Parts: sequence; C-alpha cells; structure tokens
Amino acid sequence: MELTKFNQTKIEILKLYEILEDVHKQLNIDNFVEQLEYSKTALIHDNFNVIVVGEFSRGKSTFINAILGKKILPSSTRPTTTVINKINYGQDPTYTIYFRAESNRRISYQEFQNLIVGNTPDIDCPEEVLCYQKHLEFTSTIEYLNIAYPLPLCKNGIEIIDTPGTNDTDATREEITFKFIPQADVAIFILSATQIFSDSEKEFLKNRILSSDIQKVFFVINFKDRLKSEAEESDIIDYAKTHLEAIVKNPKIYLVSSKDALNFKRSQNGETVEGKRNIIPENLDATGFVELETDLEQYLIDQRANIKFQKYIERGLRICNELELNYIELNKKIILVDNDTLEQKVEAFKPLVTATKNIVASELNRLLESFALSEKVLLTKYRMGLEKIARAAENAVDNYVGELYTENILKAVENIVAPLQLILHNELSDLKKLHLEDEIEFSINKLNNTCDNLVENFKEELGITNPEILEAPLSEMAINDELYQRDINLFKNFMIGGAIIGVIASSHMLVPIVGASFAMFNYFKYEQKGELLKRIKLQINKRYYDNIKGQLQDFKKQYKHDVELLLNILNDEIELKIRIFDEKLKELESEREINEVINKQKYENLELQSQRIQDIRNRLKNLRWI
Ligand SMILES: Nc1nc2c(ncn2[C@@H]2O[C@H](COP(=O)(O)OP(=O)(O)OP(=O)(O)O)[C@@H](O)[C@H]2O)c(=O)[nH]1
Ligand SMILES: [Mg+2]
Repeated sequence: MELTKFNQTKIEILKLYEILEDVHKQLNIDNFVEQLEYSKTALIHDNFNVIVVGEFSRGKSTFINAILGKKILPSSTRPTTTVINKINYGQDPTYTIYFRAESNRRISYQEFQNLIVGNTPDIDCPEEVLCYQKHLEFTSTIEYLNIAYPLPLCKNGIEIIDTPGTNDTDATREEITFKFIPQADVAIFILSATQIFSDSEKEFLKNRILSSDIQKVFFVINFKDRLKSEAEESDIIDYAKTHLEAIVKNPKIYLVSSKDALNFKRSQNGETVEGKRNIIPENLDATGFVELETDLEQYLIDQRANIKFQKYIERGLRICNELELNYIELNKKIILVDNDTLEQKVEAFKPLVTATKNIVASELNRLLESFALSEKVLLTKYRMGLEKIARAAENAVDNYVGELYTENILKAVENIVAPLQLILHNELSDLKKLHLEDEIEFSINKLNNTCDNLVENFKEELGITNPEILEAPLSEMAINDELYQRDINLFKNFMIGGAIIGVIASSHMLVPIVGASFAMFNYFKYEQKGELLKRIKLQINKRYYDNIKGQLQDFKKQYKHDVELLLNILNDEIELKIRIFDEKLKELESEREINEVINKQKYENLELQSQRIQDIRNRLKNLRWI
C-alpha cells in the first residue's frame, strides 16, 4: 500500500471513529467511547502487535527466539513464562517492568533473566517451594515486561507478545483474552506435533481468539523434529487441518521445529550452541521456517496496513451494528409505545368526563322536576289551609256574642284565626323543608358518587405511570371532605332559608289582616248590629278569600327563589368539581403534547444518528480490503 493511500485510510478511519464518538454524544451514551478512544490512540501510534499463544511448553518462547534469531526469552521443559513479555524495537537492549499499580522500572539483563525464569520447584524441597511462592507473588504485581532489542523485524512498530501457557491460572487467561488479544493484530497459535489439538486448545481458539477482531491467525505445529517420517508429518497436518476446518475457514498450517530453527540461526550468527540435545540442522528448509517466515513477513510488512486497518474497520462496523440494534431500534420502539399509551389514556379519560357531565346535568334536571312537583303539593296544602282559615274567620263572626264594637268583633276573629295561621305556617315550613332537604341530600349523594367514580377511573386509567397527574386531582379535589363541608352549609342555608321563608310567609299573611282591622275600625263603629255583623262578615270574607290568590303567588315566588338559591349553590359546587376534571384533562393533554414533542425530538435524533451510523457503515465497508 502506498504511503499516501495508507495515510488517507488512516485519516478516514480516525474521522469515522470521531463521528461515531459524536453519535455517542448526541445520543447521550458512552457505551463504546472508551474503546473508540483506545483504538484511535493505537491507530495513531501505528503499533502492530503479534501475539503468540498456546498451552504450556508448546514452544512459544522458543518460537519467538527462533524468529528473532536470538535466545532472548527463556525456555524450559517445565512451565516457564510467568509474565507477559512484549518484544519491540530499541537501539540498545533494555528490559523494563510495567507494574499494575506502581510506575515502570528499568531492570538489568540479569534481573530480567532471574525474573522470567520461574521454573516450577521440586515439591520435596521446602526452600524451593518458598522461593517459588515469593517469585509468583512478585510476578503477580507485574502487568508485563518490555524487552526492547535491536531486531530488524521489530522495526516499524512491530511488537511480538509472548504469553504464559493458556492453561495457566484463570486470571492470566482472562488477562490474555480481554487485554492482550484485543490489542493484537495477528495471532500465532502454537500447537505441538506431540500433543496435537486438545479440547482446551479448541475452546481457546473458538471463544477467545476467533471471537475477537483479530484478522489473521497463523497455526504453527511445533516439534517437527520429533516426527520420524514424512508420512507422520502429513498425518499430523491432515489431522490438524480436519479439526481446524470445523472451526476456521481455510486455516493455514505450518509444521516447524522452533528449536532447530533457533539453533540454526544462532550458529549462523556465530554463537556457540551447546548441549548434546542441540542438533544444528544443515539448512533452515527442514525446520519449516522458510515458508512460515516468508508468509509472516508478507503479512507483517506487505499486508500490515491492510490487516491493521481491517481490524479497525471491523471494530467500527461492529460498534455501528451494536448501536443500531441495541440502542437505536430499542429506543425507537420504547418511544412509540410511550406515545400510544399516553394517547390511549387521554382518550379513555375524555368520555368519562363527558359522562360525568351528563349525569350532573340530568340530576339537576331531575331535581328541578322534583321541586316543581313539591311546589304543587305545597301550594295545594297552603291553599287548603288558607281556605280553612277564611272559613274559621267567617264562623268567628257568625258565632260572635259580645258587644257590638268592630274592634271587639275583629279581636274575636283574630283570636280564632291567629293560632290556626301559626299552625299552618309551621306545617308548611316543615313540609317544605322536608321536601327540599330530602331531594338535595339524594342529589348530593348521587353527584358525590359520580365524582368519586370519575376519580377512581382517573386513577385506574392513568395507573401509576404518571403519579403527579394522579396526585393532583385527589389532593386538590378532596371530594368527600369538600362536599361534606358543603352539605352542612347547604342545610344550614336551607334551614335559614326555611326560617326566612316562614317569617316572610307569615308576615305576608298577617299584614293584610292587621291592615283590614284598622281600616275597618272607624267605618263599622256606628252601624246597627245585624247590619254591622253582616257587613263585617262580608268584608272578612272578601279579605280572606280574595287574599288567598296573592298569598299563594307570594309563596310561589318565595319557593322559586329558594329553589334557585339551592340549585345555584349546588351548581356552583358541581361546576367547581367538573372544572377541576376538565383542567386535569387539559393538563393531561398538554402533558401528552409536550411528551409527544419531546419524544418526536428524541425519535428524530435517533433517526438522524441512525443515518449517520449508516453513513459510517457504508464508508467503513468501502475501506474493506482496500
Ligand atoms: N525438540 C524440540 N523441543 C522444543 C521445540 N520447541 C521448544 N522445545 C522445547 O520445549 C520446551 C518448552 O519450550 P518453551 O519455549 O519454554 O515453551 P513455552 O510454550 O514458552 O512454555 P511456557 O512458557 O511454559 O508456556 C523447552 O525445553 C524447549 O527447548 C522444538 O521444536 N523441538
Ligand atoms: Mg514460554
């Protein structure tokens, strides 16, 4: 890949990552921000990480040494590598410990050797066991060891990572899986020709390497020198191929002898290779390293940019997919459900308010009709009473036996009539009170129930999703208390009204009689007895009977006034309650409208971000295998 294209691709990926970060910001989430930030830094620094993984003693460290042509990492038949080693380029060899908690520390070659040779102790020797325990305690504080070495292969930011055997403690395996594999661009999975492809190796490959963003895995079967014939070699390769093909597409398998390759390179470099087990091969071909190194070099140098970028492209695509599926789609659905639910609630509440209003209107009508009926009953009773009084007055004149003074005759009439009038007024007042009281009480109960039902429905319809709206009508209305308070006032008013009615009614009836007695006094004074009584009777008759009509009309007027007063009080009371419901309904509607506006904004933002994600996705896909 030419440099300009390389740089352009890098800039484009960085730009897309930045847009993805902004999408996070616009959605007010931080799901992948850390990963994007980390990836951006890695992309800028342009490191290229090759991680070497495999179980204990598969020859990982020997393999790396063979690649480097130098015995840099210790190797042994017993589990050896206890810390992660990063090998990268440095003009002079340096060894640095990167601690988990403390800051890093440069160490000498000797210290380095002591540190990474963590040979398992002889369990019969307590000193060795104690020493090993101390060694393990110390190494657990180390995150990794960095070895900088003047290795041509590691120029251009290539970094090789040697890991402890993956069948090591869980903690190490987890760390390799979650920290170092995700940072790696290429994995070299070392298997052994002598113990080929165990179940745990399969599991590690499937769940920890292939599930990551790593673009390329080299499968290296080590210990080629232990195989006795070419037939055995091809058997091993076939076996590995069959098993690997079940997991990976077109796996590329290399059969090598790391030990022989290392020995060969070391002797080529003029080193003396000691030990009777160390055979130096005649050439590198037999070790399987030529083919492996050629391919590896091609990957590390030629395909490097591609591999590197593919990893970030795939990572970006994966983040896009996750955001779209797990965030955008999900939240769009939530918004739609939320809108529908609120709308349904408002719509369900509307007819309830209307129904309540109808009940109130018909109840007030019924009350009006019932009052009209009572009026008739009361008027009949009143008319009959008045007629009875008129007759009693007539009889009083007929039965008069005293001196013939008009004043005396009128006194006698009044003595008979006055108690009758009082009885009639009391009876009438009681009857009126009874009728009005009963009806009002009935109506108040009914209207109370209707309002209570509405409150109940209101609560039910709104459920617990919107507690503020639900709280407001309950506390504000306090229907029972309010009406109870009102009930008392109503009856108080009524009773005062009743007493006033009584007073007014009786004064109305008395005034004309008193008036009549004074008006007639002088007039009748000097008349003859028979003539006088006759004329008085006529006058009394005329007064009492003629007044009945007017009195009934006055009563009617007063009754109408009382009923209007009562109905107005009741009406005001009910209207107040209905208004509260109406207001609640309006509140609910505006709440819904506001909610819908907010939801609409949210929805539009989700769609906008979704479009941006789609755009990022398309641009990332265009970068695939440039
Ligand atoms: N015969 C033969 N021996 C090998 C080969 N590769 C490694 N060995 C030996 O196998 C043993 C284990 O090698 P290491 O390189 O320490 O293996 P490792 O995978 O790094 O082991 P750990 O770090 O403990 O996980 C050592 O004694 C090596 O000399 C090989 O290709 N052929
Ligand atoms: Mg090792």
